[in-house]
Amino acid sequence: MNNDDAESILTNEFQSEFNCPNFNASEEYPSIYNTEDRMSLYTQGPNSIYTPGGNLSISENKKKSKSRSKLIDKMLKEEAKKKKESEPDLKILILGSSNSGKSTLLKQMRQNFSKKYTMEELDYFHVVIIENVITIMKLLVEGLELLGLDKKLDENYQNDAAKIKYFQWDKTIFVDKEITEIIIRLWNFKEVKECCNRKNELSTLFIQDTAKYFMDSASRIFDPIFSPTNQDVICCRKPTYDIKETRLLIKDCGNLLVYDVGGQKSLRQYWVPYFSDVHGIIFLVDMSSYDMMMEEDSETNRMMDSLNLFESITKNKLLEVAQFILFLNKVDLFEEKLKKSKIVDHFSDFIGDQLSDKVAKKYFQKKFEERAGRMLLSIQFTNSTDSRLMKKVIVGCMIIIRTVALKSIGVIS
Ligand SMILES: Nc1nc2c(ncn2[C@@H]2O[C@H](COP(=O)(O)OP(=O)(O)O)[C@@H](O)[C@H]2O)c(=O)[nH]1
Ligand SMILES: [Mg+2]
Repeated sequence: MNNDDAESILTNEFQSEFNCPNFNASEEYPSIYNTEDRMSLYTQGPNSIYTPGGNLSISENKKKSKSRSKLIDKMLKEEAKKKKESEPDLKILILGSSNSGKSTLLKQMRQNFSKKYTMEELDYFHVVIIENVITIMKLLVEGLELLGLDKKLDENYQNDAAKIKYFQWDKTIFVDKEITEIIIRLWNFKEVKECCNRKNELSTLFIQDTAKYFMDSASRIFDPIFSPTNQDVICCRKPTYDIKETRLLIKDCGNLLVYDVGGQKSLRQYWVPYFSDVHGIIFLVDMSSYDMMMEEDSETNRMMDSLNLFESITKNKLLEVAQFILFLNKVDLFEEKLKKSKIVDHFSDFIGDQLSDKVAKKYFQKKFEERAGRMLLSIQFTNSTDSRLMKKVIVGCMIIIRTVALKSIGVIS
């Protein structure tokens, strides 16, 4: 803020304090160029000066301008203090492909280090969760047909499945009772559960990773007194299309400004303006995506896309001073997947026993290290839905980013 800004704030404050209208020389106050006023200036003698509100002697005027300048100084100091308080100690960007867990990491930061969700936020998540449950069941019904599991089922199933298939949700939390009962009933069919377990084979449907969690919770979610828990919020899925900014205060790490971005290919161009003055980048990878194609580009393997994106981001000149942390995320799903889907079918240079998840983890870790255009500050294997684990991981990562940032400006050696 410069002196002009301070002046204008001051003027506005004075105006509101005295309830006076904006100064308009021609209407409310006599103009200095008005003949009558010019005359009064002369008649009041050399020690008087014109002011719209009255006449003051030079000494009185000096006093007034001194106190005015004191007030401006005070305001400038207060503004500088406010600015300092609002300036983050660390600016962090969360990057990665779509569905890698970026927004989930931000939710973990928020839940662990900031205030509770407001009623409005809980209402928003309530709608997202209902939407998730309905979408999952619609996709499972479609999946059953693709896997041929529906043929085994009786007329009761067929009637319920048809109703869900053609159900149009009006985007409110008040879902028709008949529909909620059908969803709960359908989930009780062992074939529907089998379909959910085999969602790997239905990669074109993109059934969300937390499908089982929400289906198991359907009756709780459709209860009229339902209110989302923190874990419900962590598990729900709503793709990000814009850039979200969140402020957090973490003990021993200071004020954080964290940006969460949309990871789809078409949205990556919007990341660049946020690259300046970044202290740390947390890059997330969906480890379980090694056998999946991208939602927005059905010819590209998701893990391959993550590797290419990681390489280009770590080599980006605008991010030269930023510190990189790599989260090899969704390890829970990765470990499950290793039992049924061969890495070598998608990455021909993989050798070793993939049933040993250590070997498989090491293989992908090395691939990312080879692609990194710089040294990485840390590599973590994470499950972003695990709140206890994430709290520790987040604090640890922020402390090392902060330490490096302080070292780089010579505050610590
Ligand atoms: N099982 C499991 N699910 C995860 C993990 N991380 C994120 N998810 C889920 O994956 C989905 C997509 O995550 P999201 O954070 O929206 O991904 P983004 O597109 O990168 O922001 C959500 O339903 C999350 O609950 C994880 O480590 N394990
Ligand atoms: Mg997101």
